[in-house]
Amino acid sequence: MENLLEIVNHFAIHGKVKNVSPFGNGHINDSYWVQTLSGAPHYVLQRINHQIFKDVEALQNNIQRVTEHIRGKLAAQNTPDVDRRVLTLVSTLDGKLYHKTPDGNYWRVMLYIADSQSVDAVSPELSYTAGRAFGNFQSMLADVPAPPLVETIPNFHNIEARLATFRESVKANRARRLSKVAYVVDEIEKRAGDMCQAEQLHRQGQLPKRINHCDTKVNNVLFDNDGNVLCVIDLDTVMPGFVVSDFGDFMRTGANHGQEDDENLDNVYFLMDIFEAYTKGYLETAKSFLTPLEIKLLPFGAKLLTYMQTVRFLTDYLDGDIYYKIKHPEHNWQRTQAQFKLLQSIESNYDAMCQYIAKNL
Ligand code: GN1
Ligand code: MG
Repeated sequence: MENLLEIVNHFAIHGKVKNVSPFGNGHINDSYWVQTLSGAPHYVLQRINHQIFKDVEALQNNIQRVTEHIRGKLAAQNTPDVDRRVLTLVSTLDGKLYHKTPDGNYWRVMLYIADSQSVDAVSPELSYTAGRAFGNFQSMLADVPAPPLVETIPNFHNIEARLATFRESVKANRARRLSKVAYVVDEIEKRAGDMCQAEQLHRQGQLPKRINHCDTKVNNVLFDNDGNVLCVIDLDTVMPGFVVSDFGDFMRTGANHGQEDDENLDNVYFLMDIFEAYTKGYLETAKSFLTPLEIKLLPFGAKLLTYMQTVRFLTDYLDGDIYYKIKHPEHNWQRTQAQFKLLQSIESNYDAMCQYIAKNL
């Protein structure tokens, strides 16, 4: 890999670089924190995983359109500190949104948002704020002018497509791991019909697609030191999708008492107070544009995204770990089991969630 400092120097950054160090814990791209000498802003350098994001040009254009649209809205509302409320892509010296190195890797640079933090566990208060923020995010993106955003990963949150891939992986059994995981394969198949509901409703014209974030993990939200949401990060997958899907991905991560890959399954269970607080905040900012069916299906979104992530981790385990970065050979299996445990806990809380929604409609 090329020298990181040399790569940064292709971009139109201010100040002199002091240090470049690994940053964050994403499963897909590689991120680095670029610290500059005093006075200048700091930056984030990322190597884009172009095995996964095959059209980097389209990816970067999507992000530029989305961030510029949000920036315009924030400026029109006289929002202070706009550079901390939306991501800013930094162009290369020749005006491009990414730099390709001779080894075939693609790189991008963004402004680092100072005095911000991401968290892996939220309190009900933070969850309420995050719910408001995601409702706002979706409503700000409701009027992005044509053409539609590119699907940076086709069929990304389409469970029918995910199940088709999963079934191929089960059949191929490339890593010879099927016998070990067979009981989870059965559990996935038992639920498959129910989980394809959203796609069916969409085909029947009952469930719309809106611009979604499609990776609303709790650690993709930046908070300031007082617990206010600054902005949503990781915009690689912003594309048309079901709003219940963004709702569900936050529930999957923010309302899990344990970790996404918790070794101890006793730690993993669904937190109703986080669900209630997030739903309250989300409906405050999103109710005006949601249909009654979208609101009713929010608890289904929590099930769907947790189910989908179980399917995706297990597919990767069966394929021999070719998609997600892993820390040890059993990592995708550990993730699968933790997601499945969470799914079961969401199922036990499902009626209570539906009742909460019905009460607060
Ligand atoms: C990946 O990039 P990161 O770590 O935020 C994945 C998400 C998964 C998530 C599971 C492009 O997100 O869809 O939900 O891991 N992103 C992609 O933690 O596949
Ligand atoms: Mg991501």
